[in-house]
Amino acid sequence: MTPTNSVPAPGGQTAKTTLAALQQWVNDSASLCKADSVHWCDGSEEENQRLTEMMLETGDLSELNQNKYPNCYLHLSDPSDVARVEHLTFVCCENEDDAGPNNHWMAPTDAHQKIDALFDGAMQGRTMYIIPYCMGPIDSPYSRLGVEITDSPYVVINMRLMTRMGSQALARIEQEKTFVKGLHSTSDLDPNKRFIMHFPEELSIKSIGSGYGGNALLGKKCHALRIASWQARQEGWLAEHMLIVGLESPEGDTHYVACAFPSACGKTNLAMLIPPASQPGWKIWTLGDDIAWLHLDDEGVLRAINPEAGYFGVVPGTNAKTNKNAFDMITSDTIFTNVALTADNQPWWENKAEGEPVTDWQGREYDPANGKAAHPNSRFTVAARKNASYSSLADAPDGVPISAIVFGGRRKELAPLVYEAKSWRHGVLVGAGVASETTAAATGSVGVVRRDPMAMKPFCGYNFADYWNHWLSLDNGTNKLPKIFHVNWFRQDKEGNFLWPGFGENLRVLRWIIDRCDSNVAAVETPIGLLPNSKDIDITDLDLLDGAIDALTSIDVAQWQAEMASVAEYLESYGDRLPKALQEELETVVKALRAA
Ligand code: SAT
Ligand code: MN
Repeated sequence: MTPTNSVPAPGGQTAKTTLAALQQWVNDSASLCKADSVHWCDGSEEENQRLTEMMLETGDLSELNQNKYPNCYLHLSDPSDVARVEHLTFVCCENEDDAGPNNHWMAPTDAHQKIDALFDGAMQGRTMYIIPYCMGPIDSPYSRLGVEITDSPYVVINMRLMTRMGSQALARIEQEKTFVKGLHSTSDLDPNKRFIMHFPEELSIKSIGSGYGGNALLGKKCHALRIASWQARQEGWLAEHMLIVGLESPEGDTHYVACAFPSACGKTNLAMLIPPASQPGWKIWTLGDDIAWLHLDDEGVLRAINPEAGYFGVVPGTNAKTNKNAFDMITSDTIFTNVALTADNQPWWENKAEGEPVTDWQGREYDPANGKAAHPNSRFTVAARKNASYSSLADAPDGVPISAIVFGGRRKELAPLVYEAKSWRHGVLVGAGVASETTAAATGSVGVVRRDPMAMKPFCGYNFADYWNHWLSLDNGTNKLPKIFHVNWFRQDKEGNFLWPGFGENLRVLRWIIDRCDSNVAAVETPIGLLPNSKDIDITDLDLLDGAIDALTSIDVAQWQAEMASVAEYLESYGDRLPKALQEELETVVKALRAA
């Protein structure tokens, strides 16, 4: 029986959904892209098996050593397609000012015309997969739905790990009748015909010419950050580039913290940190490693859910010391992208601390003259539930209450190990002023300092000035909002030695943050915020360089004057839309620095 209210599917197939708007969009996309056939994904294990076998046959995947790495596979991207492409990423809203200087903009009609011409016939000879997905726990009021149409089976098997995908999601879509539409084709992977376009007013995304991560797994950065941030502003919540972690003290109290760091700055490592021997009794619970959706509840408490269900993590550097949870988790049921291989077909990457590469990420015989064996932005995809520190509240429909928001970046100089903002309003300025050295997660040069407000530079789907205003508007006058902090794990001395060991030892800094939230410890007031007394950071058993802890817990006034001048210049580039309150906060800091 044909479902009521349905639109017939093309090619004499029966309709696959009771939601006419969805069936119509699938039909229209199939005719535009001239797909050979249409497959509606149910998310089952059997479907996953079939796709995996098919990809092994076509060479899209290869099998890794199944004794050592059961159910693990390797995918090698086209060498020109290994990272997000910010210069080809557009926000296409009616009014250019709504996209802001932080986004590339194109008028929606022009954008559709340009990209639809590229989609025309792009799926000839290919199957078009329909992926219904839910971002967030399937029964959470905070979750949002989407459907990605793609011609990439690699995208399907990744989306199955990264989201709640398949029949249950489709049932909720049919009930709610709203969802984000994402159309994706790898087409011919020509970088000159590659675009990632967002239409926030239409709740839709069109992405062509790339099969890689953030460009192709549309639930992630495109939906859960760019489109969701736009919706969140209209609806009074926040969609942020943040990990969510629970810190349980030896006494059994758990505080939840949300941290915003740019891509490839250690969010995954922090989210699944293992307490070092020097911190007995502490436990860490992972809720998310990349994205947080934050809502104020009826009591004025900020609650977080992780919209994702898996990790798409940077592989190089992962070992039993840096991130044992991840290292263990990725020995089974994992998709590796762009890593190297050992002689016995195990995946290999720089700083794996075992084995040797024989084949590099391009499938060539490994030769150091060609550069790294694994691509610096090579990734693992794995289900979050496999993590030994997976929080029992990661699926809670109401999420978890957030005690602290922590901003950070990679700064060789300037930024102390940790400081606390004086107020929510000052915290918004601290977030807006975040800067970081660029990494391999996006194409372009690596190691250049750039402003990356709230670690959202590549991901905020609207004008940053309006975004800061929105952040300021959450100040609800209660004292229940999280405290805001800034951390920097990456300080170096003049010789380039790191001043702080990082990784598991970062717990020592998080403990100070929690103590501040609980009013258990005093702090030193400085022009830029509240710094720890150096004695209040536990450094027992750490082999720090002479003077390191003092350098890490103090500020250089002259350097900070220059920094605030640069922040001012940056903020002023947002013109009239820049919130007055932010300017006032900035002036307060500048004055205090002058008086210092
Ligand atoms: O490529 S992704 O956007 O998925 C990863 C990242 O840059 O954080
Ligand atoms: Mn990220």
